[in-house]
Amino acid sequence: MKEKVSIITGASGEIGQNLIARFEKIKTKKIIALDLNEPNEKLNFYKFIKGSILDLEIINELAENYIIEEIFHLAAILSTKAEKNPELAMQVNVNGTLHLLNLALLQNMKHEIITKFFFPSSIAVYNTNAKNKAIHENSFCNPKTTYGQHKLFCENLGTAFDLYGNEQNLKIDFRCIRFPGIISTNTIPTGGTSDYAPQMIHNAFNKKNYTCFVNKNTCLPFIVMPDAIDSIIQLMNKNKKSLKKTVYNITSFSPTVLNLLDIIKTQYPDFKITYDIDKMRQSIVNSWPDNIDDSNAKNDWDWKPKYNLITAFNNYIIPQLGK
Ligand code: AKB
Repeated sequence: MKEKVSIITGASGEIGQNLIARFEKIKTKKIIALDLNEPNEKLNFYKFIKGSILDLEIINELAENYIIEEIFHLAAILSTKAEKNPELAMQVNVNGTLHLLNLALLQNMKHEIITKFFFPSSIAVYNTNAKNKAIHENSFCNPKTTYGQHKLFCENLGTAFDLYGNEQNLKIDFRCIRFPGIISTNTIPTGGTSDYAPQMIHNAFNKKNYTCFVNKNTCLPFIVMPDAIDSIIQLMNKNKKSLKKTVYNITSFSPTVLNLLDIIKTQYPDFKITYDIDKMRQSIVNSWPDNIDDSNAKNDWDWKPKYNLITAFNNYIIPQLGK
């Protein structure tokens, strides 16, 4: 008898580690975790596979040996790294996602189940000059970056295979969130462009000053990791009938670099920032919206972030940093 499992790709990444830690608390899933990098040693899973989503031997072995009820496909090359390594990004972000979508579709054929497929997308799918205006899911989807283009393409592919509105024989249950920048206290991002915010916070905690690669008025939407994890769990637990869309925006607060500096200084008054603007990274954030409209998520699956900028800082970031 084959085991029923949930697969998490990118398991050693920021969202992956935190999602697995949360699943450990609810102990309802047999998780097979996949990543190129060793897992966080504090985490437990049913099985860890050290390897790549591009390795078809691994994908075929999963298809052969398990009944895959859910896939959380988190592995990706983020925006700055993708811009510098477009071919690698194409491989991982597009071909890798295709492998996982095919694995999910195969479940439909082999076991007659509809696999739930979670895909994290990003504000990088937008390209807009409109500032101070909450951007709806259907506007400005003309991404400037390689990463944004890959995310949008995979969103559309997943939606085309979704059980609603799918004319094909094989189907999946595709659920996707467009995340803003994420601030986490137990992990530090690499390769992204929203990285400046968490990097400022971690530097301040480590009593280091920070050289910021975007200017002081730069503004992006952010959430903190516990809200990001809650959002994934809420969306995946929701009855499919109440979901009118496959792709949802979520957001929490939109600070400028100066707003972040002000709040950091309330705890770390000696923290100092200097600027060395990276033109490429500045132009990426300039193309992203500073505010997104998450009313569809609020209406369809009761999305509501627990934290705003002040409570995120006082009730999550400061108490949790360094733990
Ligand atoms: C990045 O900066 O690339 C990511 C994102 C906003 O998707 N954090």
